[in-house]
Amino acid sequence: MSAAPRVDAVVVGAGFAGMRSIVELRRLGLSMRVFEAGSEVGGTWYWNRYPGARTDTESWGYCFFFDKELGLEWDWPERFPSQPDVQKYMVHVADRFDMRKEITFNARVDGAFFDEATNLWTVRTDTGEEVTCRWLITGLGWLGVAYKPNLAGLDSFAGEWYQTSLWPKEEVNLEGKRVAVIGTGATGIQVIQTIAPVVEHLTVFQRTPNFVMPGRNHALSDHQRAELKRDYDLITEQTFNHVFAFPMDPANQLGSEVSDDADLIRIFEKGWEDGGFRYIFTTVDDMLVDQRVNDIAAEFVRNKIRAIVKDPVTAELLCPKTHPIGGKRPPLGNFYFETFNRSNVTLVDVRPDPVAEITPTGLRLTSGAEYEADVIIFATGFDAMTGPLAKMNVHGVGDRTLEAEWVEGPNLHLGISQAGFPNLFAILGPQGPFASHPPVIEKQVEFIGKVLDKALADGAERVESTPEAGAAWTAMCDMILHMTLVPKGLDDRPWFLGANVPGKKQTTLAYLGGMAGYCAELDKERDGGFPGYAMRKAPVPA
Ligand code: NA7
Repeated sequence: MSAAPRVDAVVVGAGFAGMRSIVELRRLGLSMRVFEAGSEVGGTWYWNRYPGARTDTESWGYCFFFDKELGLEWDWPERFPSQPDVQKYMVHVADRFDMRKEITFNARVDGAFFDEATNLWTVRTDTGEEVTCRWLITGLGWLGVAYKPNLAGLDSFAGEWYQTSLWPKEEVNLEGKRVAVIGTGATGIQVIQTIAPVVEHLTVFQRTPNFVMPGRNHALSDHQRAELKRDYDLITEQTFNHVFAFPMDPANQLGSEVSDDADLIRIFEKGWEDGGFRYIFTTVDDMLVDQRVNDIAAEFVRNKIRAIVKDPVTAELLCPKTHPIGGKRPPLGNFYFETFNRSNVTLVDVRPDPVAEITPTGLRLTSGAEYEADVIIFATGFDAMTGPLAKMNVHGVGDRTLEAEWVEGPNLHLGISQAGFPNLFAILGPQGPFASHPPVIEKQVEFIGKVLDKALADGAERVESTPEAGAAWTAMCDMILHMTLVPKGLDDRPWFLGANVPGKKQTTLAYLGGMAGYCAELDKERDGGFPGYAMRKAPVPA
């Protein structure tokens, strides 16, 4: 038995998930410690402070939903909030609900060990602290572990280099510099369009072009903000019923039923003008499942790129042709393609000619071509979904680590609970719904609260999902994935299938059944008395 001080629950992380957990644990009357590696709340939004960082979900759906008053009193300045605005909001929530008293900042959890004799977790931090708890709740987010290709020669680089998700707090002056950006995912796109007007020259190293849709971000007027408050209940309902938890109604029409291609193109034009993910979700309801519809939508985007980008060779390089829309996570841009009309921006296609090494003065490609740079920015993504928890050094039953357990892929019941790791609940674990995160977090935390309600009422000390429930959930995630066109993008390395990190097992890391479908699964589990969990009172005999 550990001599470490005891609390009922430890929460790891003080982003949306950790902060929402504090509210739920207070409701349950449980004592808690919350450990956060950063020096402030915010989680993903604390770390991802690179130039141009912005949400791709409309602000009125990218927020907490547990307190209507909070929603009514907060004013978002823009349609898609910037990183500083999300951070400001989260600081406000932490202050308003007096959350800091529960949070220990600058403390990264670097180990968690389950004791089968007591059914307690011992949680260790990099500051040397140890705490024991009955319930361990992780709110690590999907994107907590950055991925950077291991390119030879980086140590020899005479300039500065940065990784977007670990961007320094101090201002980085890029003015008058020759900057190289590697990566054109959602992050790279935001950086590229933001820094191009500032730098002397920008060289973009692109391996796979993406279907970048125009965000059409804008400031919100007082009138618009008043309307959003008036419609608060409607927006909440829309969000939790929308397939990707966006605050919008579905299209209520199928592209497959529109037989004339020209009619379909007219529908897509409207979605393109509306901006953001409305191009995918308010035009037709089958873009991600119907090949013909997806093909027409994809060609529509390519034609937009060809119309915007003046140099036809560059335009063609920017046109995605090797995956369907949705085969990789489509980014939102704000004048992204227009950036390539600037005389100080060069696009380099590294698909046929990969980056081979970093030199003291820049980058060298496999062909030997060299590009000089004063600054290199890696926008190369994350070891997403499994990475954060697997890297936390979690030891479950029989001292087995989650990292070892997941070598062949995770099996998390409802995307929350892994068999062999009792009393551990992962908010935004792998195999959770692929949807806007704050609403998903809201529902997952509510669900975990219900599991704990039952455990506490029954006096259960050990709550563990069954291997059968985990396997069934994985099978369901697989089945749904293969009902969509998404697997057709696998060769282009989508991170949500584990395909972007060399050596990582490619598995179905997300539930694609939609937010409402996911909520129905959570309700079914709760109403059925939690059949996917074994709840035991006494410690398991040795
Ligand atoms: P992504 O979407 O994984 O993008 C990473 C980018 O980095 C992508 O364009 C990769 O090309 C590129 N990359 C990675 N390694 C290399 C090498 N070795 N050479 C050239 N290019 C490389 O990460 P993001 O951070 O942009 O976005 C992740 C999520 O964060 C996003 O979807 C939102 O949900 C928020 P590739 O496509 O693999 O050819």
